[in-house]
Amino acid sequence: MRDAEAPIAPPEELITREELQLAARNHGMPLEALRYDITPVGLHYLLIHYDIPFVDPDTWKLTITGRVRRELALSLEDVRTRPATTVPVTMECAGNGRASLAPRPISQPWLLEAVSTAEWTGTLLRPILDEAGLEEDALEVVFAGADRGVDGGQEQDYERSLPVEEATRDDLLLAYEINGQPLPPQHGFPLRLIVPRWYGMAQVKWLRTITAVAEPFGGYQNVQRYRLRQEESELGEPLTRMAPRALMVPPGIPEYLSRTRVAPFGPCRLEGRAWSGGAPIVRVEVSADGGNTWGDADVGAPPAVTAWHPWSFRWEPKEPGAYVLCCRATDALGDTQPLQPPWNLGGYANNAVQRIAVSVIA
Ligand SMILES: Nc1nc2c(c(=O)[nH]1)N[C@H]1C(S)=C(S)[C@@H](COP(=O)(O)O)O[C@H]1N2
Ligand SMILES: [Mo]
Repeated sequence: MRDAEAPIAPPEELITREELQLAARNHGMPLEALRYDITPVGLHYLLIHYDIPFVDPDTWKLTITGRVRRELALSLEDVRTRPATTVPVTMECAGNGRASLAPRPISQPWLLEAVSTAEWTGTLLRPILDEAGLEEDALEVVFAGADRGVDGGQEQDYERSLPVEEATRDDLLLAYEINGQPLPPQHGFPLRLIVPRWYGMAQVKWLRTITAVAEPFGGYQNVQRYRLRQEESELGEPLTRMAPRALMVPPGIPEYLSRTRVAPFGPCRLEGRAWSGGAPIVRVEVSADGGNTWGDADVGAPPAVTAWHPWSFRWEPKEPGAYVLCCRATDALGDTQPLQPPWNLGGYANNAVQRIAVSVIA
């Protein structure tokens, strides 16, 4: 039996059957889909911890309760008749990059595909919280989903809290549509929370209740998971905003089984996306020698301040041969990406630069 509290794979262990089971349920966004400003729905990555709950939209209600002056219970119709907002949001799983860590934390084994951008339509959360009237002592707001499971030996609903300052930001959305279509079951039908700039774990799907609390919330997904720590005994820092990252569309064509890229000799336009939850992207650099020398890419405007920037770079390999392409983003706060993966127990926020081996052939 594996110790549930410290699930780190021994160095020689390959991906387990259970990790493969998670990976097959929770697919990533194929990196060639970085070409789209807005990720087509079926290509948007997925992360579902437990089972996708079956929700009957006719009996479903959203309850706003706890430290509020007026408890609310909204039907889907009530939510849909409120003023609607549409916003493109880049969402990334905090575990993106986890499978490249050594030793490997056992969980959803993401390489680099756990990011996408969708156009979410819904109604703003702030006016609903105002209507309910948060009490003076409200400290955090807890968002609970309709999905249930066991993690770390504890049976639980999937629930996550946000500090009141974040929950009352004016850009949090209760979304019932993705890219103009009703939310499909896997993305949180009938309603989910959207928290622009934060990692995915905050964006609770199948939302059922919103509870204002006066004490720090002790839920498993806030206290045991999604914290940066080296050891179980540490409390660690909670994960919040997405760290900067640039990703590249793998150039050329893939070799089916090895996944190696093959590109013809000649000038090559490299392209991709870059984002940061902290600030706009101000620089993207590209290296063709594994990160020794870098050149600046052209960075374009994002479809919205809450979405990724496009970038491109003209690469002219001097001769046929083997190359390792890398890209690196820097945001307006000066935060950038490390060459070596930053290790932590949960395998979170590994934003080490992407490396793609390309064979350039004459
Ligand atoms: N209720 C619920 N909400 C959830 C999750 C979940 O398992 N249950 N997974 C979270 C995580 S870790 C991520 S990364 C995002 C993924 O959203 P997506 O599947 O729509 O891409 O949903 C978040 N919201
Ligand atoms: Mo996630």
